[in-house]
Amino acid sequence: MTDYFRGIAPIRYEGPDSDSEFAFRHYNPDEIVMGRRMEDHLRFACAYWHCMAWSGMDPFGGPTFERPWYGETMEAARAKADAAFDLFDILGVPFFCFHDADARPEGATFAESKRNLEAIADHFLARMEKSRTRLLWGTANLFSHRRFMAGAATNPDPDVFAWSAATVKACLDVTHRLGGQNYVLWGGREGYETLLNTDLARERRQAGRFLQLVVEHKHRIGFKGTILIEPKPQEPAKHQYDYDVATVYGFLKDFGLEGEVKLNIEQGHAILAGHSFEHELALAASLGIFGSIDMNRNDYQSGWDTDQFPDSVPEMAKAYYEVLRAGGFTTGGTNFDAKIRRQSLDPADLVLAHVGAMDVCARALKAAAALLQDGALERARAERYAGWDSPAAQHMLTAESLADIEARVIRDNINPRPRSGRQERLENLWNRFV
Ligand code: XUL
Ligand code: CO
Repeated sequence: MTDYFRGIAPIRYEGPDSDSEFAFRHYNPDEIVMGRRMEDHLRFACAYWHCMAWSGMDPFGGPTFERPWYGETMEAARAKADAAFDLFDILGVPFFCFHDADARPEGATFAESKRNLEAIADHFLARMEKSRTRLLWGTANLFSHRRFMAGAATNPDPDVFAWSAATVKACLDVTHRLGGQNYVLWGGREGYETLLNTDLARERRQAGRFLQLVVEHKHRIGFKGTILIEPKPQEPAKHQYDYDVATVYGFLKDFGLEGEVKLNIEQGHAILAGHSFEHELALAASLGIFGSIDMNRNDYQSGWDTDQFPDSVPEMAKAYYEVLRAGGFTTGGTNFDAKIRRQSLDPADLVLAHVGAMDVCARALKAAAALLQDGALERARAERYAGWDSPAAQHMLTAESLADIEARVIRDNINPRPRSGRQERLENLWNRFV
């Protein structure tokens, strides 16, 4: 234990009536919800970058936080890892996620950066022996350094493609060694600023080949986790290639990867794409590519990816309803890709941001589970499509031609009668549970 979080005891479930700030009111890891422990449903993870590497800077001002582990040395990186595991232990989170660049200092060469990463991975492993926190996913930061300014896989310079491929290999190897359950690729700079200098077809082919290489390597090393793509429509690039779930699905199909790669869907990214979080989750589930979630919230007025901690139970309930309908997480989980505000200076702010968010998610999960178990909403949905259960309707989807259908419409005098969609009644039902 370092002394950064000194005086903050591990957070325990105390129930809704607790008067302690440092307690869970709703997140009770062992409580059974729909036959599964709450902890195993939610599979919470801390994001190393926001917890440990984020300095509080914004476009108008420099760092506001003063963390003893800041610095680009291996000693600082080890101190950072020790404080990180102290935080994980206090929260009792089952998982964490990290980028290479969050965890190790950049070396003078690729080989040195790789050695640094491997040494930090050894340090993680030693801490993981004493902690219950496991790795949900690893990833490579292919967007912060200036070498990536024109993209990683989609860069016009093949040397950047090579550097990026080598970096992902090193990170996937480390993720495998740490027992990671997934490997994430967020295309941070895979997009463009202007078509005046961009060859879209070429960049798309490069991105497709890159992902095929990652999948090939996964199988070569026997990594059993899931490869996940994280869609985002814009920021940093004006136009990001992995725009949203539907776009990524088309890309995966094009490169024969729809059976190999799933999606890590982030609340704030869904909002930036003009969707709701639950839309993106439901669509991914319907396409068979739902994997994991990055939990946060955007500011609805500013239009930036503000990565705030979730605070709305009704909103999160809609998300967990879709997660539960999809059968829940397998290798995925709930990663708090969320950062405290730059005025939240205290160690306690970091802890309590997670505590509150975990409680919000727990309440949302319980509401969603109660509604699903009640069954009225799913019955109403099934009833709405009940006409399709008839053999004639099914026949139309599999065997009839347009001419056959026309003949049947005339013969049976088919004349559709509109029925209510009952939206407000279903909203009333929803609100009884949330
Ligand atoms: C960026 C973002 C990333 C990914 C991992 O908006 O969400 O932190 O989650 O690279
Ligand atoms: Co994210």
